[in-house]
Order: sequence, then C-alpha cells, then structure tokens
Amino acid sequence: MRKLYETEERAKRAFLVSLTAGKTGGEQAAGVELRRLAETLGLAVAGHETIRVRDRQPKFGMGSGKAAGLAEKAAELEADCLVFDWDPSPSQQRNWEDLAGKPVVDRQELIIRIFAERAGTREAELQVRLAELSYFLPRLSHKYIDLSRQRGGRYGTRGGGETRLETDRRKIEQNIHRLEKELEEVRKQRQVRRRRRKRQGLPVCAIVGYTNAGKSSLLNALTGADVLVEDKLFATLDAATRRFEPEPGMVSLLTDTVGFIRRLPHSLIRAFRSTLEEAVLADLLIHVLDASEPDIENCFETTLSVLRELGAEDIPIITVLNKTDRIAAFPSETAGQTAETEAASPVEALLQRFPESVALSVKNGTGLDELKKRIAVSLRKSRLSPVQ
Ligand SMILES: Nc1nc2c(ncn2[C@@H]2O[C@H](COP(=O)(O)OP(=O)(O)OP(=O)(O)O)[C@@H](O)[C@H]2O)c(=O)[nH]1
Ligand SMILES: [Mg+2]
Repeated sequence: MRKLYETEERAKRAFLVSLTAGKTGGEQAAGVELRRLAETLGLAVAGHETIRVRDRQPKFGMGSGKAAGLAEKAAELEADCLVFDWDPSPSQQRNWEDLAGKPVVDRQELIIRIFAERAGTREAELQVRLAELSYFLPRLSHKYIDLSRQRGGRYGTRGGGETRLETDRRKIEQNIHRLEKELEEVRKQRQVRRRRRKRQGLPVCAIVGYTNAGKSSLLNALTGADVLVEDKLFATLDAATRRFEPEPGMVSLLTDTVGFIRRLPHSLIRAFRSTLEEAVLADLLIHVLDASEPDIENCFETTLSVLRELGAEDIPIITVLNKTDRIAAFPSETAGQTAETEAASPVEALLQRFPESVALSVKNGTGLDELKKRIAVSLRKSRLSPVQ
C-alpha cells in the first residue's frame, strides 16, 4: 500500500476539496484535519478549496460548472489526485475521475489507507484488509483495481473487460469470506486472553479518545511501557494492555486503544470491532482529550458517539484534559475579553466546560498523581457495585 504514493521521486500532489453548507461551524478544523490525513499518507498538499454547495446535484454532488472549475484548478496546480472531505457515491466518484482525469480519493479511503500503512499485527492487517475490500467492492466497476498488483502497483489502474471484472468481484468476495474466517480465529484468541484476565479478577481500565490526543503517551507515563508515540494520526491500531497500580497494592490492567476520528468509516468500525471492544469490556474508561485542540468539543462528542455505537455508554468515565502545557502560556480567547472581567486561565475555562475532568500534561508529568487517585477511587467504587 505504502508504495502507492512513494514510488516516484517527488511526493504525489493532492488537491483537497471540502464542502460547506455555509451554516455549520467547525469547517476550519475539519479542513485542518483533512490536510493532516493527507500528509500522514505522504501526500503533498497542492491546494485546498472549500466549496459552498446549496444544491447537491446527482452527477458530481454539486453543479457541473463548479465541478469543471475544480477540475481545472487541480490541473493548474499540477495535482496528481483529488482528495474529497466528503463521501461521493461510487458513480459520482467515477464521474469525477472522468472529468478530472485523475484518481479521486475520498475521506473514507484516505483513512482506510492510513490504517493499511500502519497495521502492525496480524489482527490489524486482517481487519484493514477486510475494510479495504468492503470499500472497494462496490467501486470495482469504475475504479478498476488490479488486486494482484495493488501493493506497489499503480493507483486505480483501469483496464480489463466485464469478464475480468466479474472474476475479480468473485475473487474479492471469496477473499472477504476467507478473511472473516481468519479473523474469527484471531478473535477467539483475544477472547481467551480476556477470559484469562477476568479469571485473574483484575479490573480493567481502557484509555479512549480522539486520534493523537496522547493516549499511548498516557499509558507509557502511567505504566512505564514503551508503546509507540507519534505526532501522526492513528499511530496505534492495536490494543496494548499493561499492568497498572493506581495506588500501591491496587493491581489493575490499563489498555491503550485505537483512536477515534469524526466520521470513522463504517467498514473500519466493523472490521476493528474486536479491538474497539476492549473499551466496551473495561470497568473504567479514561477519555483523553487534547486540551490544545481548537475543536475539542467535536473530539469529545465524536468519542462519546463511537462509544455509544459500541454499547459502552454505561461504563464510568474519567475525562482527562491532556497537553495543558500547550495552552497554559496563552491567554484564553473566550474569557477575559474586557478589562473588567477576571480572566479565567484557558485551563480553568476548560475545566468549567468539562467539569469533573482532570487537567494534566503527560509531557510535564503534572496532574498524573491526581488522575491515579481518581482512578483508584473509581475502581474501588466499581468493586463495591454488584457484578453484572
Ligand atoms: N505538548 C504535549 N504533547 C503531548 C502530550 N502528550 C502527548 N503529546 C504528543 O502528542 C502526540 C500524540 O501522542 P500519542 O500518545 O501517540 O497519541 P495517541 O492518542 O496515542 O494517538 P493515536 O494512537 O494516533 O490515536 C505525540 O507527538 C506526543 O508526543 C503532552 O502532554 N503535551
Ligand atoms: Mg496511540
């Protein structure tokens, strides 16, 4: 997968396109995120345009004039591909590719490809492969992908006739079936591990949250583990579990999980269910937020909604505001606009917005003791409550 964008000397150039209905906020953050996703994949951003769309016309998801303008712009910028922050239907995608004469990558595909690059274990690889195939199957007829050459091959190679297509469709369906069976085996092993942990009677805390919030960093800080930490999206794709003592003598397990992102592709949620379920089976969730993230509300809501989708909404949660070192030095933008009002510090403002949360900085080590205390109290409480 990786080679798709790296076989040539220069990085592939992407022209990013976002849509806005004109009313919602948060477009800027979504735009920054799209850029980060593209860059995580090794693409160079040639340009980024946000289009105001009132009328979602079926052919391109917008008017033909607007679409033609964007295709022209992409050519001017010498972009190698277009990256959309929205999910065109398979036929819209084909129309766009015909119009622009370049591959069109939507947000789902971007995320799936990042997952594919980062999958490090057999389970993650199987899960990503499954998500990829489920994504490509309905798109086969127009974006012809030669499966045997996908690794290292050219992007979106078209060619072959109907027969070839049918054969490939069947091949993919068989592959999906085989992968599902193989995954089932791996899942069984995971279940055995879980049962063993249950027999040990150890309470389990799971660290959850938006991608890049600092979950793995927190696991490392609390347990002395050395799980990979990176300033990239989706550094972690596997649930790593370590022994953890929130207070001397109180032994528990702490699990790091895959990060969430808004509009996480469904095929990925489905494929990663067993990894994500680590969160569902925990006695306590530690929800890590990046306090320096301007769109923190959206990150907060996204995580809660994925947790709901997984059926984990009843598990006690401790919310953590991480990376406070990055905001402590700056005056709050919302508080203290006038001279008369007492300016709350940015951290205080966030604590008001997320009451009961623990502000900390993994980087500086501040707030970690407070978090350990809160975890110990919560685990003691859940021990006292009746076993479900
Ligand atoms: N300034 C600052 N940076 C931090 C802090 N905690 C983590 N980081 C940085 O944030 C980036 C992401 O950290 P990770 O621990 O990999 O984040 P994650 O939530 O595990 O990310 P994914 O696995 O990608 O979902 C890294 O560059 C860390 O060094 C902190 O307290 N302060
Ligand atoms: Mg991580």
